[in-house]
Amino acid sequence: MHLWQLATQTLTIGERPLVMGIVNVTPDSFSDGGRFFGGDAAIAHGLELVRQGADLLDIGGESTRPGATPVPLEEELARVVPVVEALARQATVPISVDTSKAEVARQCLERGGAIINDVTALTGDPEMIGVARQSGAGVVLMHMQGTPQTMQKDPQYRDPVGDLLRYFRGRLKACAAAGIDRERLVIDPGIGFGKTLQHTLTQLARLEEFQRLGRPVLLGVSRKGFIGQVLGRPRGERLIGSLAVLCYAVARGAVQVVRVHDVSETREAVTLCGKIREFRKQRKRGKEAND
Ligand code: 8Y7
Repeated sequence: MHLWQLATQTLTIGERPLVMGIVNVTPDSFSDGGRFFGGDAAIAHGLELVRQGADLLDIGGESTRPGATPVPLEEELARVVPVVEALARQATVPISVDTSKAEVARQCLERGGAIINDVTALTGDPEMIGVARQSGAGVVLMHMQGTPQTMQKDPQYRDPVGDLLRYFRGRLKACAAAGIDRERLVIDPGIGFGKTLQHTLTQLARLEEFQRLGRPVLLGVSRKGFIGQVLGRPRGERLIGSLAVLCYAVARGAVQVVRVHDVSETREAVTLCGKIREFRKQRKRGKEAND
């Protein structure tokens, strides 16, 4: 069992991972067919994902897709802050803000946001680590090699799991030094962020190794490129592939939070995987009692 401490509450995570629903407030998020841009549409979409069973919402205004152009601060603030504010008030679940800009995080947390999901693991903006400390918010530390503009150009690892473990140990240490409690942190291998297909498949095959860090692991595979590479499917046809990857990870006890577009389908799949794991645990306990 894992605990994840946020500013005003502590989440308990059992065998079923928490489902984090993705709310894009970007005009270029064509994975949603471009339907959910604009504040009101994003708010409605977030509420719908909660109705479908999302445990958390992740609100993002800057596309981190490979090759995407960065969004200026004022534009990102205008997109994200009103949506976070409205959902923090109306939705019943903690709101995460997907940003690497300290000012965006600060304003969102002030208006009810509970989690910073930073694809640069608090390294992209020198002010971010201070904002994180002061807010008491939960923090997702994601690994990325390079930047969204360059990351898919020939990424290299000595060991695609060992290198990430070393990176996370460094980030956990930096957070501790900055006064951010370990209980607030979640780690994330950053699937597709500076990784070839081979790197990704290795990281998924060995995902349980990240449990060694003693913190919950978040996994984002929803509709991603590697699924398309393996199955030959376009973005709109990757739901079954996405669920298969998540079930593989949940069955191994290797994931505690899943970041997805398709909340109701994901929730069903991971609930069943989690149920089976509960029975596996019970059976193990029974065996020990009989020994
Ligand atoms: C991830 C993410 C994206 C992920 C975390 C996409 C913002 C690309 N992917 N954040 N963000 N983990 N923590 O396809 O895997 O959703 S954007």
